[in-house]
Amino acid sequence: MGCGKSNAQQPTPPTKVSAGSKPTFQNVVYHYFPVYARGEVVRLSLHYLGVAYTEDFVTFQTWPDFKPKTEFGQIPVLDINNLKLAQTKSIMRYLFQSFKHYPADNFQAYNVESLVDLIIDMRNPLYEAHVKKAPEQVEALYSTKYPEQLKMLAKRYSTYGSKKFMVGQSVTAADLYAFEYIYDCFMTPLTKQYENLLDQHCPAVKVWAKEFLESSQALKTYLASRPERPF
Ligand SMILES: N[C@@H](CCC(=O)N[C@@H](CS)C(=O)NCC(=O)O)C(=O)O
Repeated sequence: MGCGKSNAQQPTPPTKVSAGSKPTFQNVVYHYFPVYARGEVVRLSLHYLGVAYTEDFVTFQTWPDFKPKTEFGQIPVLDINNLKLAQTKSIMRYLFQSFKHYPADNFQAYNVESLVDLIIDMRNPLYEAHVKKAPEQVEALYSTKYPEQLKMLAKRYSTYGSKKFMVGQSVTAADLYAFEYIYDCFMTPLTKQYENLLDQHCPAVKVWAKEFLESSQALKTYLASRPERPF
């Protein structure tokens, strides 16, 4: 008899599906703070992919109790039938791989991952500045850092994207990451004052974002009724 730990207590991953069909995720609960920040990209993706889920808004009051129940002491956590997924980027990869929206080709996969990393490098400092309540850091990002990074994003899109998608000819996590960043950081009522940066530094990406939104009724419906958050 082996001395390995029994698998009996492990949650069951969602049923594997054959190529072409969609996975059926049941009892999906998303645990995150009631902000956009790091976690909004997962909400957008769940809507885009058509996954029904329940929100568990963790508040600053409930967080101390919830924290020790999470695997890494942090949120977001996506619970799929008691399979508790942690780490935003890995959650995103899991979702998009489950729906067969992940390139089989290694170089295309690299293009997805590196574009996602670029967006994360752009996005994280912004909500960290908001969390710190440091408006001068917010302004510094928009005036100094973002113009350069938006040009990099534009170049990457023109090199490896297509009319509809950030990488190649079909949707990937890179599209949702790029869309969330462009929309939430430059196009909401609270961020629209910075929209001209898109016109100046990455006009084709702005057109892409508008068309990407237009292409998804689920995204449009969600965004039309989504509560306004401070960041
Ligand atoms: N690498 C993690 C970082 C997660 C993270 O930093 N989460 C923050 C909220 S955005 C958090 O849980 N903060 C509370 C804490 O660390 O106690 C991810 O990408 O999901």
